[in-house]
This record gives sequence, C-alpha cells and structure tokens, in this order.
Amino acid sequence: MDKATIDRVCQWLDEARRLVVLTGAGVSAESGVPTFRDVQTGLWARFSPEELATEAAFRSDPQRVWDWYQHRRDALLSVRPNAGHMALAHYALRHPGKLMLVTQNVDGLHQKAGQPHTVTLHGDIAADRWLDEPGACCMAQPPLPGRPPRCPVCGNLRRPAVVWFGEALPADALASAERAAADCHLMLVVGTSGVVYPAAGLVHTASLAGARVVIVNPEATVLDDLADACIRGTSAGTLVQLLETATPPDMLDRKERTDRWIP
Ligand code: BV8
Repeated sequence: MDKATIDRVCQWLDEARRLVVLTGAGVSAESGVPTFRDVQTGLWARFSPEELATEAAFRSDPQRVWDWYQHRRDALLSVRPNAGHMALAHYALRHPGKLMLVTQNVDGLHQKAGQPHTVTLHGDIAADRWLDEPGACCMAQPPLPGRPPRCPVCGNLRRPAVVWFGEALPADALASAERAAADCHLMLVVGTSGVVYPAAGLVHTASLAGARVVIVNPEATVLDDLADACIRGTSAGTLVQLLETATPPDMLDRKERTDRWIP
C-alpha cells in the first residue's frame, strides 16, 4: 500500500468532523463471506445473484430462492467480524458522533462487531417477512414449517427480509444515508464494486457536495473517477492502518467537537 496516500488519508480523517463510510460485500470477504458477485459455487454456480435476488424469481420458484438464502444463512453461522469491521466499530466508539456507517451488506457483521449505529440499506438476511400483506390469519399462529414457511390458512409465504432488485430501499435508511452523504467532509467507500444503485449514488452525492472521497478496494471500480484517492488494498488491513493510527479525539481541538452527527 502506498504510504504517502495512507498518510494523506489519515490527515483527511483527522481533519474531517463528519465521516461517512459506505461498505459493500468486500469488507466481509476476509471473514470468508463470498462477495455478492464472486462466482457462485456448487448448486448455485449456474445462477447469477441478480437472477435469484428478485421477487419474480421467488414467486416463480419459491423453494429455489428460499434454499439459496438458507445456503447463505448456513454459511454465515460460522462467520465472525474481521479486523476491518472491528476497526470501524472501535473508531466510532472513540469518536462519538463523527462516523456514519452505511452498509449495503445483509450479513449483520458490522452489528456483530459492535458498530454503535449502522444504516442498513439492503436489509437483513437473518430475518424473514411476509411476501404479501399479512392478514389476521397470518399473525394468529406460527407459519407452517417449509421451504419457504407459509401461513396455514391463506398460504402467504415467508421471504427473506432483504431488498431485492427492483424493490425500493427502506425510505428512512436511504434518506438518512443521503443526508449524511450530502453533509459529510469525507467518505470512505470500502469493498464495493459500485454497480448497485441507489447505494452507489451516495458517492456521487458526497463528491458533488464537496466531500473528499477515498476508495478502498484491491481492484479498480466504476467509481474511481469520483475519488480524491484510491487505496489498492484489502479492507481489513487498510481500515486498521487508517483508523487505528488516526489522532485520538481528545487531542483534537475541543471547539471541533460540537460539529457532529446527531445520529
Ligand atoms: C431500486 C440484497 C427502484 C439481496 C442487494 C439507478 C437508480 C436506481 C436503481 C437502479 C439504477 N440502475 C439500476 C437500477 C436497478 C438496480 C441496480 O442497481 N442494478 C444493478 C445490478 C445495475 N437497483 C435496484 O433494483 C434497487 N432498487 O432501485 O428500486 C424502486 C424505487 C421505488 C419503488 C420501487 C422500486 C435495489 C438494489 C438492492 C439489491 N439487493 N442485496 C441479497 O443480498 O440477496 S444488492 C447486493 O449488491 C448486495 O447487497 C451487495 O452488497 C450489493 C452491492 O454489491 P457489492 O457490495 O459492491 O458486492 P460486489 O460483489 O459487487 O463487489 C465486491 C467488491 O469488493 C469488489 O469491488 C471487490 O473488488 C471488492 N473486494 C473483494 N475482496 C475485498 C474487496 N474489497 C476490500 N477488501 C477485500 N478483501
């Protein structure tokens, strides 16, 4: 990793009073979680995630999509946050009100790492919800076990509580992320290919608002032209270098401490 760039970004980190970190699947790669566009293996090799992560795919073959999510859920049971997740959580705790963590990930690893406040754009793979608006019958008794589980009266199906392609993101999460992107001094964009919108649009928002943008990724991304600096590195090693060496808040000028996020 280029030391001059790391030193420059560490300085930007110290100078920034409002920091947004936007994460994608790459931050979980070093925990052993395949990234969203990694080639799928085994049973799922012949499908692309975009084909499976849609309501239409679920309605046309509920069991196949349910089984894909169960396969991913099972793989997450043995997964732990990595040093990158921990560095983000510790930084947020050391700098109250400075860091807004916005994630595209559904694996819950930022939360498991103790991140005090996470804006989750694409939902939670560990949770379910009803496919159709639930009636009283759906709430009156537990769903029948199955792949997927269903209401024993009306047959309404349970589905993963994630945002599928073609579905709107949670309005409050997206609004909070857009406000933060428009209002931050620095945005770190870590472990994302930047192809999924509206999440990737947050980087454009930050750049247009005059924030410095830093991209952390071992590979080039479609967002690189927006960056004031690109760090060609993995997220765990880079985040530890950037966040663990930043100046502790009590050495920063006290007057700056008021200009913080009100999460
Ligand atoms: C919507 C949950 C409208 C499911 C996911 C413009 C504007 C608005 C929409 C669109 C638009 N253009 C196109 C669209 C449609 C679509 C879209 O963006 N399509 C793409 C494919 C072109 N967007 C949508 O459909 C969104 N909805 O717009 O609705 C609407 C509005 C109102 C009313 C109705 C409808 C919904 C998008 C959300 C989809 N759901 N996930 C599930 O998980 O099963 S998205 C999915 O992709 C994951 O959440 C993932 O996080 C996300 C982004 O992918 P990445 O995280 O970037 O992962 P990827 O594998 O691509 O890249 C990994 C990166 O890590 C790589 O760069 C790699 O180099 C790097 N890496 C690898 N190792 C490391 C590393 N980096 C650091 N360290 C390492 N060790």
